[in-house]
Amino acid sequence: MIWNETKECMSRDEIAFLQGKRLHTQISRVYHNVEFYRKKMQEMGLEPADIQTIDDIVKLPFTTYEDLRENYPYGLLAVPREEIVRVQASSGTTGKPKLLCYTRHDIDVWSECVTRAMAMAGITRNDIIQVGYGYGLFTGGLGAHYGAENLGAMVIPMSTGNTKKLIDMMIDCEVTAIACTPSYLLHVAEALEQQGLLDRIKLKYAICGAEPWTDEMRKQMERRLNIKAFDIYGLTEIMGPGVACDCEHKKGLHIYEDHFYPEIINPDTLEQIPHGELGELCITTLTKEGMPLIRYRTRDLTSLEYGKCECGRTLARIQRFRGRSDDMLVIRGVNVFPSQVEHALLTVAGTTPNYFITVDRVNNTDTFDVAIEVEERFFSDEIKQLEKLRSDVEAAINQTVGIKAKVKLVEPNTLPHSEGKTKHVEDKRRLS
Ligand code: DLL
Repeated sequence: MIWNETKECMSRDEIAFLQGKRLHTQISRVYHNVEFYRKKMQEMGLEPADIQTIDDIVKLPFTTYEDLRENYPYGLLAVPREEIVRVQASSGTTGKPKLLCYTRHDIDVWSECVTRAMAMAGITRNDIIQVGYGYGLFTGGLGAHYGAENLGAMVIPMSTGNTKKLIDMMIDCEVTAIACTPSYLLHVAEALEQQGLLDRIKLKYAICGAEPWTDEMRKQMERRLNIKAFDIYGLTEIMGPGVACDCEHKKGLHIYEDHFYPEIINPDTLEQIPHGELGELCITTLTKEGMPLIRYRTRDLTSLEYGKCECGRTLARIQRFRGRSDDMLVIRGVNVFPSQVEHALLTVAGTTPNYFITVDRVNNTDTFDVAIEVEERFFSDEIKQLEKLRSDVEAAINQTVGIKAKVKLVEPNTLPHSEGKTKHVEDKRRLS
């Protein structure tokens, strides 16, 4: 079902016209209300009047996550603080998180986008949806929740962390749809199989995202659970889940171009790349009021396809994600920067900056192993001392990045060293 046919099926000319109009309004808003953007535009000799059509976007400056961190918490607000009804946050490389602020209208637009995604998957007001994304500062839980309510479906706000309860309620409440990370859903499938409960569920749809996953994972999940699974993309900075979602034809993720203008750029030259070629996705929020972002560099590597889809939508489609242009890892749906891990390790006395992170996927769950060289003396000490150091390091990592790592302490000069850039990470998952 197409939730908003007027906006999802416009001709390319209509889309471009609407985007140009919205971009002009957005640029006037940030120029007059956000010092950061006004200064950047003035340095480039730009005024709002210079931005009339969507093609003028190339004249505008980019925004990066460093800009968000440097302006934490309210530096990029485009409305008075009293207009903000919600904040969400995402972890940054080190230190302060990225804080995003939403007006009432921003929340409504977000809900509408998630509703469109759910409707695209075939979910209706008759469905019962379990939301298995985390509720809190992470956008997954509340984003999916508001979207499902806006659709008129019945929502069960499970959040994360209790698979037994999720399975019990899935059966008792006759749940027909679930929103959670793909790796978690496969974990749920496994638990259902092991307990012989597969024939007791009524599940029909899954809306999975927040981490990269493959077509093979989708097929496996569809076969094992006898459901249809859909891919949903988003990022906190732009809104949260619901920036784009795929339809039954699986030809890419339709991005809601009436609210988000996508560009693909070369991350080195920052120039736009021709349609269809691989580069970094960059998004401008066309309607966001609280904290609009202009040409935000997502660091996600992909390409865009234009042209009408068999589903009838004309919205551009984001193709398979090919990784990132920075070193961020998404582990069990959580964003992890190696520098955060390093920062955490070094808060524990006796550790050294020589560490190695290995990420893999075993039985559909991400593994997160950290080997770290510690001072020689620990190896001649009692084993209790070594064990305490290990658990201190695990606790420090958990506190900083928000997920548990399996830590192994090793003697000095055991890990690979190099004269140039030392490699600190190996991602063994085959996700692109
Ligand atoms: O992960 C928002 C979200 C929640 C999306 C629930 C979908 C479902 P962040 O924590 O800010 O926001 O992480 C955003 O996660 O830049 C991508 O690198 C990655 N990511 C998100 N969805 C997908 C996906 C949420 N479907 C970062 N496929 C993004 C691949 C994804 N990567």
